[in-house]
Amino acid sequence: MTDGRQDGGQRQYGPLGDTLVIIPTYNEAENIKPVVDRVRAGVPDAHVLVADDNSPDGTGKLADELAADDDHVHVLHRKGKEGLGAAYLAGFQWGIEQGYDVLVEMDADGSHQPEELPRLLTALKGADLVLGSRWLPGGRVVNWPKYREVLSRGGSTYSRLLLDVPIRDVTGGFRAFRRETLEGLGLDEVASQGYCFQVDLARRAVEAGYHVVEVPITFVERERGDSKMSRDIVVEALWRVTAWGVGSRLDKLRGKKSG
Ligand SMILES: Nc1nc2c(ncn2[C@@H]2O[C@H](COP(=O)(O)OP(=O)(O)OP(=O)(O)O)[C@@H](O)[C@H]2O)c(=O)[nH]1
Ligand SMILES: [Mg+2]
Repeated sequence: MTDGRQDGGQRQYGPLGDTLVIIPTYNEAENIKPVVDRVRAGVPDAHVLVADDNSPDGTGKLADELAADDDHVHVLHRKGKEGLGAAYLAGFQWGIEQGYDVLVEMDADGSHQPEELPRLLTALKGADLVLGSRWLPGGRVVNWPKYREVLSRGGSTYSRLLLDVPIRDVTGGFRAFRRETLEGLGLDEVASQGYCFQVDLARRAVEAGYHVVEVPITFVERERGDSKMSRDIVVEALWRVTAWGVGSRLDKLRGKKSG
């Protein structure tokens, strides 16, 4: 579905305002400068926040150097590796406190192309949340081994069916939120860390009735640095998604019985 509209598109949206692109990093020394440069070129008005978990390879220091030369670049230094979810939650909080109106999630490794950001932001003019999607017509992945594609498509399909969310790419991490949307998701209760952090935010947005729109993106496999994907991340996603799905089905059944 290209458009997860909940409301027939009747709602009026205000202008987008100030944008913050949040890039979580753990050992991305080879990638950080190229990606920040590409964001600055692709969306020159936007600010960038690098949320670094004290990367042993010195990514945080490199980010500080970029910030020293450019008042649109900021760095959030975190004490140690706590996972993607925690880094984003801290980045969102920082951005909301600083008064940004739009908060964007983007990986550091070049998989999400900054040149596609204007398309996501244009779509956000008529939406509460925009998801970059690999699995819509027009979306694609470049240089991914087959097993990654199977895992990702399978994870999205499993989540979509179990959680009843009309979203093709529910694990993706290239997204643009209006601040009000983030404020309505109950972020204080989010405990998920890896891919399921993305599933968690998407399902919360759908459940809260937000207008979620997917736009096709070209996702490019990282060329430099190491993946942080692990078996633990996949296992976490599987058990949390299953628990959410079973929990909400039981709630519905209980609701039917008592009503
Ligand atoms: N701050 C922070 N960033 C993280 C952590 N884990 C991953 N990241 C960042 O989150 C983004 C996505 O991580 P990746 O390792 O690329 O994960 P992936 O895209 O699933 O895996 P690949 O496809 O193999 O690249 C990258 O920018 C990472 O540096 C973490 O614990 N803390
Ligand atoms: Mg990656």
